[in-house]
Amino acid sequence: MSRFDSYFLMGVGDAIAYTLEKTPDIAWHREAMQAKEIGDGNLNYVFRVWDDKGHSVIVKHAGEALRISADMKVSVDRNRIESEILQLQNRYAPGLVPEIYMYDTVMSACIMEDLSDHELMRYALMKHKTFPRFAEDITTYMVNTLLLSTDVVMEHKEKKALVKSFINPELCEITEDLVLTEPYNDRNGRNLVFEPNRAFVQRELYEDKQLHLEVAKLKFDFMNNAQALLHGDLHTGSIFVKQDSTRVFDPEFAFYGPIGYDVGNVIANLIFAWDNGHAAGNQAFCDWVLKTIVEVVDLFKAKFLKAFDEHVTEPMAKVEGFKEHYLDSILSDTAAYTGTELNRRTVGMAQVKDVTTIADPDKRAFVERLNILCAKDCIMNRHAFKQGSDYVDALLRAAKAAG
Ligand code: SR1
Ligand code: MG
Repeated sequence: MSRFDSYFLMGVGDAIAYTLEKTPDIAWHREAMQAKEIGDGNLNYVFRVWDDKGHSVIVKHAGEALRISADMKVSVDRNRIESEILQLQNRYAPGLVPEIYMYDTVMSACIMEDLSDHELMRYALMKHKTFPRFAEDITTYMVNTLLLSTDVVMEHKEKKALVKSFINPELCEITEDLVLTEPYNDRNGRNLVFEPNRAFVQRELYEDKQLHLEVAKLKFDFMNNAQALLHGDLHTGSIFVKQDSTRVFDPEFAFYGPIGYDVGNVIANLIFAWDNGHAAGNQAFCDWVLKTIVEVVDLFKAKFLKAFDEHVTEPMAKVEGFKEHYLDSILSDTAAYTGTELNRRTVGMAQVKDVTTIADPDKRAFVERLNILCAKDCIMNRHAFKQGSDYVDALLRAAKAAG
């Protein structure tokens, strides 16, 4: 009998007792245990638990109500999904995700490697730090976790079993609403529009019928194109970094969807970092961000084509011209979902601190207009985005037009 035999919402003291019970192999100094709640996301509780002998772990625990809004309730099964995905990704992309020590579907909690020697990438970028390994690591992570989980590589019945296991209807619904619906109509009245840009948002997002049609197509692609096992929320708050290491965590939005959704999220969140650097007048940092965007797209393409040749066994996927066709559709999806992420973080209910902490209202209004104009370009002209420099060109065009 254990007090963790039925679900309850844990506090700091519970997290210590939970850790002691669930990690018997760690030689904890039981009398010197400490814990702190360090969760910073919109959904879960995250505890760091440590002792004075150098042991430490992270306990991640799903509450029934979301932290961003007590009214939003989402299945606590998200913790199982996250734990299983991280275990799977550790095989696909070793060294690029945290290690899961255990997970528990009763308490909806998992215990994982403590990465406190890393920084959350969003906050590091907001300090205008640069990370020379990032483009290399994130493209390896994406190519391995995405291409290797498609049916061009996997045995088709095994792939379908994964689709079934990671069907994630409630978290997908959040994305369908917050990313692929509300930025275009505010139908639930929870968008957060920066007041100086209200008329601009009305015209550019709420009244643009052609844009609505393209986003409608993207929404149903997101829902129906079970291409690869996505992270599903691959923003810079889901990545830990240090100079020589990159670790992707928090894949609770994972499901089988279009590859371009993950790649586009990375690019859009680098653009938010650029926004912050631009508002601070830090040209060197902005240049690094642009160089990184170019590298992310171009390295992704090169590694994807190489991995395709190495791993694809499917006879029809080997037909001449298919590889290029497949990558081409991923690249246009990437541009489109870069656009939807830019829009939703600029006007939707879940925004990014890179932009919202810009203190000067004129500078914030400028980068928000830039994000929206760049987003529309990415969505409407998505078939023309073929390489990294296309994103730099789009950003610079948007900067001119937003001025
Ligand atoms: C209601 S959850 C809001 C956002 O936080 C998560 O990180 C996802 O990005 C989601 O859209
Ligand atoms: Mg998250």
